[in-house]
Amino acid sequence: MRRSEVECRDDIDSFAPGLLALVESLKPSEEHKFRQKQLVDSVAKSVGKEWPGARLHLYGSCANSFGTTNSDVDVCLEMEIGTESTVEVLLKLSDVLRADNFENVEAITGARVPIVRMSDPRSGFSCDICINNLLAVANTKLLKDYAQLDQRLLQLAFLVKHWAKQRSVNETYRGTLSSYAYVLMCISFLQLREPKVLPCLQVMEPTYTLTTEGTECAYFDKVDQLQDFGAENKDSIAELLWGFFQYWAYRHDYRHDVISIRMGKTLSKQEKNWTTRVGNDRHLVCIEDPFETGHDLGRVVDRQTIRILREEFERAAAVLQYDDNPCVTLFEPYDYEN
Ligand code: 3AT
Ligand code: MG
Repeated sequence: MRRSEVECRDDIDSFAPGLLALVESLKPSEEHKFRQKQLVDSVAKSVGKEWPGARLHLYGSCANSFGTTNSDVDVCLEMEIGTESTVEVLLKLSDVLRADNFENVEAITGARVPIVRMSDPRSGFSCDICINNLLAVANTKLLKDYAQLDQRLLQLAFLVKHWAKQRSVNETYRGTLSSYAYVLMCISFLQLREPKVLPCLQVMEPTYTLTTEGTECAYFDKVDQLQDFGAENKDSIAELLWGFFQYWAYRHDYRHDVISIRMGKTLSKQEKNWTTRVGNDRHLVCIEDPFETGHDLGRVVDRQTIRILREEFERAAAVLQYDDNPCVTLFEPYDYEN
């Protein structure tokens, strides 16, 4: 039997309670949420003094339900910036925040999405602030709506994000994948599962539309009408976690396929024109952004880190298949560079 056809162990479901207990321990407490809100309020106050018309949106995991106790706070300011460039506004914002006693304030202007990063001594959180990046606000809402469809998505994503942080494969600046990419991988996996756990909201009649920077973000967002969608699938979280790693270790076709939650199926690299390296974009692991469809979230992965990622997926699949105590072994801290 090829490894791609392996069946999961008979006692896999016996690990579900341990995994669910871990999920509970990763959820942010009420106190944590309160401190997050305090941080957001103090940012709003600082920004309001200089830019009274600015609207503040939360995005990322503090707003998409996928936040854990380790998550940062992501804030998007929606504002008219006139003739100034985004970078000029970010530099001015850095000065405003420093004057209001935020710490480690740093404008990161060379990134694809320029941000100000800082930490707040009062709440202890770090915070990224971007300007007019409404695509991130839209993809945050999409992820949040998916999360309301089946609780197994949240559980799976919490476990995968925790695993990725523990195993040091959640660092885009080192060539591994972002939390956002891992959540898309979880959604795609649950859309591909038989019977399906999740539908594909972007192929349904749109009930939500936001157009920004020439990109239309449209999908069916009346998720309360789809509550029974995944009911036919009875897989436990343990079986799904095993299936997720099995898929990324042995079943995903890295050479030819692109995962796409927009279409709810895999696409070919050929049709996306992601077959050759352009600049630093190597397209070794292809994860299509649901709205910015020309954007491959796997583009940060290089020849070395794809090997590390695949070895980690294989290790995780093997731990869930054979280890006596997978709920612990799977998440053992490790850094491939040390
Ligand atoms: P953590 O819980 O903080 O690890 P997160 O979901 O907040 O996870 P990030 O902090 O990596 O994830 O990213 C914050 C948000 O920024 C998530 C998504 O709305 C947006 N985002 C991140 N990376 C990308 C990307 N490459 N393309 C488009 N949007 C992105
Ligand atoms: Mg975040």
